[in-house]
Amino acid sequence: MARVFSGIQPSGGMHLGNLLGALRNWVAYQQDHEAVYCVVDLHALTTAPDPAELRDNTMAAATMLLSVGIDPERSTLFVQSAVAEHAELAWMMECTVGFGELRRMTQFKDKSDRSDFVSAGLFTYPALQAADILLYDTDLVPVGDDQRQHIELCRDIAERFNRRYGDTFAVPAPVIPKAGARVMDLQRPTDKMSKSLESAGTIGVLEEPDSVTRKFKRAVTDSDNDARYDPDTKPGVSNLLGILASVTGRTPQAVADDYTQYGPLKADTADAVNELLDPIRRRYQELSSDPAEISRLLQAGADKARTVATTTLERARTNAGLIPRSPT
Ligand code: ATP
Ligand code: LTN
Repeated sequence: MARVFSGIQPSGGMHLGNLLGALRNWVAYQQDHEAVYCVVDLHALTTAPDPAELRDNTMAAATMLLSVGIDPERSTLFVQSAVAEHAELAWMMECTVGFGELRRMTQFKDKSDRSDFVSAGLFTYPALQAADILLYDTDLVPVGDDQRQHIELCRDIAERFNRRYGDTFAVPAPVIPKAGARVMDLQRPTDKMSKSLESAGTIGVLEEPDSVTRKFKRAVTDSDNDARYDPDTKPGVSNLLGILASVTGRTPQAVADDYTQYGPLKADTADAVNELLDPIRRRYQELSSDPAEISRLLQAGADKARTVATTTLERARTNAGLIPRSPT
């Protein structure tokens, strides 16, 4: 069975972009793939979050993954820092990736432009991400469009390591949905919807239905009142068409044919999104009443992940010439 791996940062409340761009594919892949999913708390450390907040966000992210339909019986669900092999392989990845390659990463450029303090970890972030993926002999990585560049770099790292040291890692491919891969902020439709940017244009997965409806009503569009899908010249309207298309499983162009006015498009998009979010919100309420059970599931997931991760790390260590830790 092909193996799937993906990760999400515990950097705040999950939003519609996370759901449509990534999590819906995570759920779909667990049916007929060996799926490994991870809350990447070490990645969140790159921006020095408050410790209590990081703890809460890590539990909230795991609860959310279960709420959207990740089934711990089928998939391996765990927290990155619980499997120390991630941090260890990340060092080997840092020694395999080029400084120039890291410097070209657009996520680093965006995030470092927005911060006063830029940690070295923010710069080497894609090396840790490559370690996450390569530890599980991953074939497919379901992500939103913003991660395409990181997955391409991960492929280059795997290929370079394999050339240097002999066949060690599987070379993974990204899986990016046709619609919903890049959900934009409703107030600033040229920026992607994001967890770490406070904005009135973000739709939280747990947000109250009334608030969701209000935000869609106020979404920035343009003055043409011409419902055409053209992300370059009509980013606001195209974002709404893309969201409705993704939620209803159609193409944005087909959705556009149904509308002549923006008002009904906004109302229908809000209703469709609320319908999608409703069961997730209910499940989240239920699950958050038992955090001890979630901790137990995460520990069991980490134990399962570790058995694969130790084998791959050992292979990488041996091939690179590191001598065994203890006599075998
Ligand atoms: P941050 O703002 O802290 O960087 P984020 O909202 O970008 O967080 P991540 O944890 O980095 O979320 O990403 C989790 C997954 O969600 C990734 O696969 C990413 O590609 C996807 N994703 C994030 N934002 C969007 C978006 N606006 N549209 C579609 N997919 C997205
Ligand atoms: N960098 C990703 C999160 C992430 C990830 C991964 C995604 C960390 N490790 C491995 C896919 C596979 C992000 O910022 N969204």
